[in-house]
Amino acid sequence: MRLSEVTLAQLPATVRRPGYDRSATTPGIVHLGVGAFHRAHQAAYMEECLAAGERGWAILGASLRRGDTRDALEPQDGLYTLAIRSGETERLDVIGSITRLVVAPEDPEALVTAMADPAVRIVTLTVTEKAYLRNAEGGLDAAHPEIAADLADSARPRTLHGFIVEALARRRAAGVAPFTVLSCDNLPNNGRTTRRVIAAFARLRDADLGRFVEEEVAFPSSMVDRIVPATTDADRSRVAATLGMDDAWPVMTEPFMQWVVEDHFPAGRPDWERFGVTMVADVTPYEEMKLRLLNGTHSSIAYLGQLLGRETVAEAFADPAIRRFVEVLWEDFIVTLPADAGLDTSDYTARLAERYANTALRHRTAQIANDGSQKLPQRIVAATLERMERGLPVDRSAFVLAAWITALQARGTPPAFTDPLDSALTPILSAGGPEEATVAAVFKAAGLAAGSSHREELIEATARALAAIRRDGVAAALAGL
Ligand code: CS2
Repeated sequence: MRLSEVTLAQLPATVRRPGYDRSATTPGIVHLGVGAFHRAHQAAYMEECLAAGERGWAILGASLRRGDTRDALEPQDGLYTLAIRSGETERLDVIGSITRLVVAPEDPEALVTAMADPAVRIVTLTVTEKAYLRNAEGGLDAAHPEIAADLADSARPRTLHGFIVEALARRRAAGVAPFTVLSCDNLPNNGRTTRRVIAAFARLRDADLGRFVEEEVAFPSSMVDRIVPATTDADRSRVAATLGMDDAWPVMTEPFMQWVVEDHFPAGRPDWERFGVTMVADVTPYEEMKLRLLNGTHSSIAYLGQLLGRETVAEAFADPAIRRFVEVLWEDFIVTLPADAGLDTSDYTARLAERYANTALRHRTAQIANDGSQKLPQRIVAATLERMERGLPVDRSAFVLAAWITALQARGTPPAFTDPLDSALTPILSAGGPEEATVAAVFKAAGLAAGSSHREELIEATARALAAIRRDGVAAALAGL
């Protein structure tokens, strides 16, 4: 038996399920990147909204690359289980807010048409850092082959840029107001970043369209937070045993969830504050706190964990040396956060410590280690450069960069994790040159600290940390910090 609309009634009473009529809802949101994170986060918030009777805010979930999510969920009428895990407890909620699934490469027109529908008022994104196709300066990488392809054939897009701009152009031609674009990726100023790359793409299509996107389309920023480990076969079996039926792709998560959104939705929005979302005028302080204190230490735990043989975040965090390192990094980064924004950093880090220690999550360090070149600029480098600007020591964050480089080198075959810049990084790392040359080449390939007057100094600090790791080993180098 498989989870679906018809089998819902047979679920055990302990499993929460949609109590509203899904067939009476319409998609008001198109989401690009309908992966596990979206299903544990935005879709869970929207589930509350639909359960409260707001029928116009179901989600059409689109995948820009693969069809695996659609393949798993379509036979289940879009339903899936969210397993909320903590210590020994696991709560199962069946989520119904995603009512349609589209796989963009199979039928780009279906997605453009859906996005052009006047009923759609928000397009949300979780496409990961690399899909924004930024260059080292943070602008659009106009030379990227996919951008060139989307400019050559704008009616059959493949990039998020191509889809958003084509749909906005069609709405404009039809006299339909633009949707609001809401990035939910872990990027600094994710709204402004999205506006920059989307408007640049629109300008390349047509100057007037570029101006329209720049001036008429809203791109609020948002900070999203929920830890979502990749689902394993063991998770599938355990969830099936409790459900009494199969779910091809349940999503694992923690009890904690947070969403802070800039309140700028000219086309309208759900009554989000009723469902736990924090609506603010400026999300920057929350975003910086999360990127640096959570994601920054997450990446640190990931690379140190990989090097010290710790498979999961909870195992790595249980290692006193790693935990101590995380605690001092928190201190290093807290001083870079705005002091007057009302952030409660001690409460935040205390909760983070509890979240990292959640053994039920089994969040693999290899999962977080992916895509370091795209993540470390906003997670580690930005705060480090700010510390340098103030004359503060940076040996601990330089150590994270050195641990990243060491972990990339030590990945093995097949590699435990990957990076979109692997084809540029692998030759640098396998050459095994002296520390300073290696670090400088990695910084250049990844565009790290590009344009900063402290770039050379950071390269030197990272090279010193790398030399210590090579000489003494990670554990001793960590202890010597
Ligand atoms: C993690 C994030 O995989 C990663 O890089 O740091 O996905 C993290 O779990 C989320 O941002 C938490 O909100």
